Amino acid sequence: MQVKSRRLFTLAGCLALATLLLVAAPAGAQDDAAPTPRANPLFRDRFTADPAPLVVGDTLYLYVGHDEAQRDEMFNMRDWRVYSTKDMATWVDHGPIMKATDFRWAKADAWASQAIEKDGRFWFYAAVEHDDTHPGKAIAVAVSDSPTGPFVDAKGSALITNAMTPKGTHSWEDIDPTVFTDDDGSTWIAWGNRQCYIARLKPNMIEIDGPITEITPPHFEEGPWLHKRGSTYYLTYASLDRAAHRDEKVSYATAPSIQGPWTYRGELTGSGKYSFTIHPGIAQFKGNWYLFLHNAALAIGDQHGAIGRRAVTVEHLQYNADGSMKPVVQTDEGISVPPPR
Ligand code: FUB
Repeated sequence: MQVKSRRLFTLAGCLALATLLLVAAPAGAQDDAAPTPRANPLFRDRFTADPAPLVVGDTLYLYVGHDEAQRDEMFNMRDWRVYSTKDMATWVDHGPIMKATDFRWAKADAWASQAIEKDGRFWFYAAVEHDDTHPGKAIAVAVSDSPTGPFVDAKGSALITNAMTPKGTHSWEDIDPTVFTDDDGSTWIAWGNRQCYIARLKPNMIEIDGPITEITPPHFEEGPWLHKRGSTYYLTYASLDRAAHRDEKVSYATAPSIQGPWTYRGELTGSGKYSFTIHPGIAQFKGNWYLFLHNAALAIGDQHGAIGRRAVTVEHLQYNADGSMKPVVQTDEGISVPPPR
């Protein structure tokens, strides 16, 4: 009797434990099941980060960093990859497009990037670690005749080095380029970590034209993204209120012109699941607006999400009548469910 009841207790305990484990398991545990199209994370066979969309005709290309951190390594990012979709449901993996060390003056760190089309060519801006001739992070520019590469160093040296922003207090200040072409054809680049800068690019796309201006909005941490809707310019970025939060969120500012003045509009999202970083990328595609982010909710085998093992996600982005952006919640369902009306 005693044995039987103990066995019953044990079975019940096992069931309860199994239920607990299922409920408590990180989101990556469901990864063996066939993913729902349009659900998050978008790519489940490797860790991806820092999404940067580019729309070309009927296709959306998504440039991403490739997280390969082992154990508790912080970041290990050696190359950038590109994916494409025509319907936001089926993605084509075009593989790696470049390594950080393809820039011969760089020694490591394929950090955040963005590609832009100009005059039929594709310009790829990215953060890397410069060699010891210009210590610290730097911004590189590469070019290709196709959005899927191959990309080659367009300049042979860094576009932006740490020495060009002397106000900065740390060596990774010059990261996370975002590029934007205004209605008059001028192209602008913004970037930064803790300080946010903007400068115009020369028509050749490989030189800065004029001054570098600091435009740091409240709680700016990194990952700026420039876009325009109607007559409003948006500067969306990873923000960190160090006194209040542990992990980055996304905040934004708006302006009547690319040259400002920028007005802080508050937070757009909360933090990415299990992730210190979040990194926004925005695009309008086939009539809808999308906000790409990343989190650390993916597990691949025994490798769980971490600061250096992230996964790219996407959500619907909507605007209020006054041009402000509606708050976005990062979800597992992603865009598999229609946006709230
Ligand atoms: O991926 C490396 C760095 O982490 C990026 O440059 C930042 O935006 C953050 O996502």
